[in-house]
Amino acid sequence: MIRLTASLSALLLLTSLSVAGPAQDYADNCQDCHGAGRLGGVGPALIPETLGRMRGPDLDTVIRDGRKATQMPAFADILNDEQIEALAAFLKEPLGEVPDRTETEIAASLVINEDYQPVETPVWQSDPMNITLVVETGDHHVSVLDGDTFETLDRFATPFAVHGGPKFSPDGRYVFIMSRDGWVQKYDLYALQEVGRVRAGLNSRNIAMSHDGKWLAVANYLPMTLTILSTEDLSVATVMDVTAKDGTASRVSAVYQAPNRKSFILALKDAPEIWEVATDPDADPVYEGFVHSREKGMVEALPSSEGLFARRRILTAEPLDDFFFDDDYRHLVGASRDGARGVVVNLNVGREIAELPLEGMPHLGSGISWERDGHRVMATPHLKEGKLSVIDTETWKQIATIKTDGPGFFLRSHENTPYFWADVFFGPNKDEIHVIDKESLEIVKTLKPVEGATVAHVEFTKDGRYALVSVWEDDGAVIVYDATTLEEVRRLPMRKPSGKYNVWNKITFSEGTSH
Ligand code: DHE
Repeated sequence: MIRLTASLSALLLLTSLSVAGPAQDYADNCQDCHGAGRLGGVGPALIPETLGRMRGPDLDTVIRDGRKATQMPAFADILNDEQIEALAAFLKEPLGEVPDRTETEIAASLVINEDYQPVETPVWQSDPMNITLVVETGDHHVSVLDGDTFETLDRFATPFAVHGGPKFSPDGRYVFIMSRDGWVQKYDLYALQEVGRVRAGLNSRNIAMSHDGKWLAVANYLPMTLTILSTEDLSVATVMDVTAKDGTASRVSAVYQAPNRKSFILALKDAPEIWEVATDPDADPVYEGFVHSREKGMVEALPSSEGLFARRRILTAEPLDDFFFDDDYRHLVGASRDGARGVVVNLNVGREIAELPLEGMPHLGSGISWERDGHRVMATPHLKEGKLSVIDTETWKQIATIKTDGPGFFLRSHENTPYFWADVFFGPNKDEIHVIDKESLEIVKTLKPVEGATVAHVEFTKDGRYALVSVWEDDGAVIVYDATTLEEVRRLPMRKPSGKYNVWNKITFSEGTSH
């Protein structure tokens, strides 16, 4: 009897703890902004997949003190230290069940900017082809720069934690921006106004624009889908479940635009397959199934899909991601899971044709290519080794390894410059950026614009005359260099600027930029 009473009171205590515990604190204090189920509302989703990307102070501190220059208030007067700690731990727990994101739910999230006024011509005088966007991750904004004068034409708020390159419409008029929370924002560069936004996924990777500018694909981790939106009004064209041939559901590592193939290419995180999704209404039928025909007594191929969004599977030996594409999009190079090899896949015949020894986790998505000694070569940085690998894209042989002062994230060049630029993102030399000769493959200069600050990611102006470099810090800057003399010409203060994107370089698929 006594034992029963003790366990009963323990049970009661547990129950009361769980009722008044972090879940209840979440419901009382966080849910209004961050949504029921922690999936986001006006505030970002509070799930490990999103929080893992959080920069700056740790979660306990943010709950206690709030976040400056955002709507996140301080909870120090409402929750004690123990409650804050428990709440932070609760938010870091994975969700028990991954909710669906159906077409209806996506459509219901659409927010159109009521104040948006379309215009016939730009409301500014600058060269529309030389506009450059700077993503400022410090306070989740994008600055719109005139690429000739470097004046800021506008600075607008984005959803939380933008990742990957914004994608421009083929005429350079609109830009689409994606956050890791799955929001896709459409912004009119002529009117300098947001058109609207829609939540296409719960945890998303990146976006890609179709060859004709009509469709925008969104690669999702949560749920495991590819969402395709109409670029015109952000309506949902389709949501494709990403399920491998053997029935395994897979996250989509990334979706890429392959304009001259008139398709999207998908990297599957959890299955040994690459998908190609047609953006051409006249795409040939894709044959995937085989049946035995009783009448004909033979094996017949059945078309599984055709036309717009027809899906083709390319089977690989293991899952590959982080793709580099050659100029005509006939081949891609993907990284193997162990981060030690690059695998070359011929997309036309749909199979692997070569392997490259690329130890040290190549970051192929940042790869760039150029013509050297009559050969087209590509270079890739490595995330875990201080080196760049240079590969001949005709023979698929590695022709050089350039030693750097540390592992880097991004490479960039331009048709009109003899150099390519490589950051040293990780380690003690993160404040350096190497400028390398495209012919000799020698480092010609190492710039160190701000001692101790992370310096990374380069973008060129349309003509390749200036190179813009991010000082990736809260009180950071974009530094404009003369791309020939390598002298600094301007310093534009910015809040933790990350990627920069020039309209012309992006819509013409410049060889010096990742696509
Ligand atoms: Fe990125 C592009 C994947 C971490 C900043 N990153 C991309 C792309 C992919 C990718 C597939 C190409 C998409 C595109 O542009 O359409 N990134 C990954 C990862 O798998 C990785 C290593 C881990 C992850 O959690 O996602 C990763 N990336 C980061 C960062 O930590 C960076 C430095 C800071 C951040 O904002 O998260 C970062 N990634 C970027 C940027 C681009 C990018 C700025 C666009 C580069 C460009 O010039 O186009």
